[in-house]
Amino acid sequence: MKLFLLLSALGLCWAQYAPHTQQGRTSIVHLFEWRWADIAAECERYLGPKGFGGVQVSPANENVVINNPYRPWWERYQPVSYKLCTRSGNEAEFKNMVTRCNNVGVRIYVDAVINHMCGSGNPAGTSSTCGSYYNPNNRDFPAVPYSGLDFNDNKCNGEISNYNDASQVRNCRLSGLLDLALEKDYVRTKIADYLNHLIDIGVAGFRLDAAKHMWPGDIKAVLNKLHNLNTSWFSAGSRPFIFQEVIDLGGEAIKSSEYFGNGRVTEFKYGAKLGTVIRKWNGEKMSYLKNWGEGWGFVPSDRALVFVDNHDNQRGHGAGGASILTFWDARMYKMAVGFMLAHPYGFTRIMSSYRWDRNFQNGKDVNDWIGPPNNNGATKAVTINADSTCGNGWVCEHRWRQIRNMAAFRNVVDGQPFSNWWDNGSNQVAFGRGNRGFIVFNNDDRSLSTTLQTGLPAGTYCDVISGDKVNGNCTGIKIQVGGDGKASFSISNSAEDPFIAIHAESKL
Ligand code: QV4
Ligand code: CA
Repeated sequence: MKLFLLLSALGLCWAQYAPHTQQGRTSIVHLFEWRWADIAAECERYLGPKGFGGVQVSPANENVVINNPYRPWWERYQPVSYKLCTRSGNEAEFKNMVTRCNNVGVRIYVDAVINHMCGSGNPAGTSSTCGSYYNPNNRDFPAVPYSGLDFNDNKCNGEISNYNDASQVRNCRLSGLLDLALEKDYVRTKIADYLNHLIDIGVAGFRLDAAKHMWPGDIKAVLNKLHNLNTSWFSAGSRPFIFQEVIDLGGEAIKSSEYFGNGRVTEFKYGAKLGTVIRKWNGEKMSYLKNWGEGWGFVPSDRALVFVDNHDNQRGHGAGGASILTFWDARMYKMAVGFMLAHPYGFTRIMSSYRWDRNFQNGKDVNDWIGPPNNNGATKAVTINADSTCGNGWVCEHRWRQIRNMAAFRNVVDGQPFSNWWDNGSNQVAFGRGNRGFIVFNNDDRSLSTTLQTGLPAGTYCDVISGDKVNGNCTGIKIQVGGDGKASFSISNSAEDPFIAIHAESKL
């Protein structure tokens, strides 16, 4: 009995780092700004069948409706209440999505905006996604309710101006967003009630927005109030998966390690550095990726949530800078996402975006505010074309063959060690994952032609980047692995996708 108690206690104490994805599913997709009905359909027709582990959805709570600029994507980061009604759908549609996704083994993680309410500059009124009244001027949010007593004005009556002052970063207003007093049990309870409502519906965990702007102890106090996950889909005693948005590129007062006790943290150095390496800026080379992960100063792998780009830095918000690769840089982007999904470091999140009409002036996209494809403000449905791509302005990176197949690669090699690293001292590299997978990149300005130890059993393998294994044949490149585990690879530097990936399930 004692052993059981110890094991269950251990299970409890590290569970908030575990995403609770079904066995064999190792990545989540951020379906940014998608409608709940479209996410439900995508779970059943694509994410479930293709082995994706879950979906990060946009904030589910009521937010301000901003008309100037017209319905910016970021209005959803200005809460008005914790009612489940947004541009993505209402409570019934949210419940339907969670049930249908869970039923096909795809988890739902909600982007929880709990550091603040709306911007101080908004006019009072009912311009909100559920029609609730709010008055930022006197901190009145009757639909929660919150009053002036529930905000940090008495600690700091201004905006964050000095990121070297930890108290400012937590107690002042981020971009004018009214800062909640999370040391108050009343506020902690209102937030916990909202998150518990979502947990009881069946969500598996949360992205904690602007976690850097909350005291770690206050977050812990909220998390301690949370229910265990819904036993309709999760084992008894499962704790919500927590990943905290903490931008720590170094050089500031706040360190992401302060938040390890609450759950995982977003590792923003990952995408910034990988983009620099793949772009070959500042003398960076892929051969330097041999010690990728903690060797590059990142947080421990079991505390990291990693991504190539996110909804902020793909449009110049937040952190990462010019090196961030996005779907706009498709060829390099596929290499970066492929590398991320093949490498064992961190828990991986794939970005899925919409196109917008970028307009660079003096190096800045003045259209960075543009919201999702819409008809007079109503978000457009996600349409699926005959070739399985998406229409209506949705990019669906997660449906790109190279990315979809690398998500499957990660599932196949799960638990296998990083092995058989090779590089040419420049930008031609390769590595394996035990005896289950192997990947080769050519990012040099000359062709690659070499024989490598793959660690794989002898056989004929389909390259999952240039094609698929269909009806016992390869629609793309075939790779022969000999009895000694060696295989010859040739990759032109002008190839559509200058990388090759093979794994145990792409073997004929
Ligand atoms: C403006 C002025 C303020 C003024 C205020 C008055 O700039 O000086 O006090 O009006 O109301 C939007 C506008 C911003 C405006 C603000 C309203 O862009 O100009 O302030 O609304 O207060 C997103 C966008 C922001 C947007 C915000 C709220 O990125 O541009 O602000 O939503 O709509 C840091 C943080 C990190 C954060 C990142 C962007 O450490 O946590 O900045 N990332 C998360 C989310 C991000 C979101 C927020 C946090 C806020 O990923 O999407 O910001 O919830 O690095
Ligand atoms: Ca705060």
